[in-house]
Amino acid sequence: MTDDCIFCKIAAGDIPSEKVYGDEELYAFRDINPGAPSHILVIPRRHIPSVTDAGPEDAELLGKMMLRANAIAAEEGLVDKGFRYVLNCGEWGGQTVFHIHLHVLGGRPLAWPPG
Ligand code: DGP
Repeated sequence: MTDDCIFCKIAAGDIPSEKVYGDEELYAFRDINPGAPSHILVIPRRHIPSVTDAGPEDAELLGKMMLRANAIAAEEGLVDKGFRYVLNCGEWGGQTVFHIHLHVLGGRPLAWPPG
């Protein structure tokens, strides 16, 4: 837990969120500013600022994030039509919260390339 991290506080329950999933290692919640009908963020409870800060010791945790996102996408009914995972990295990548979060976006056709 990092005191000044909003997503650490959300995972700890200190800031309210619309929970989608939680276990010892992971937490998932609906984005406050959804970009699609389904927009969920999957985060590790442990504070890692960006995926570029992850090391070999984080490989299993990152894999669990992906598999949990797959389960959430299925629960949201996104798999048949297709959907998108997004990991924004750093300033030019559009990252605004520096605690790893995997966006799960779906429920409408999504344009490519992104802006
Ligand atoms: P990114 O730009 O990739 O760093 O995405 C950060 C996302 O986090 C953005 O889509 C809005 C979302 N967000 C920021 N603050 C909060 C919050 O307090 N609650 C929730 N549910 N989402 C938040």
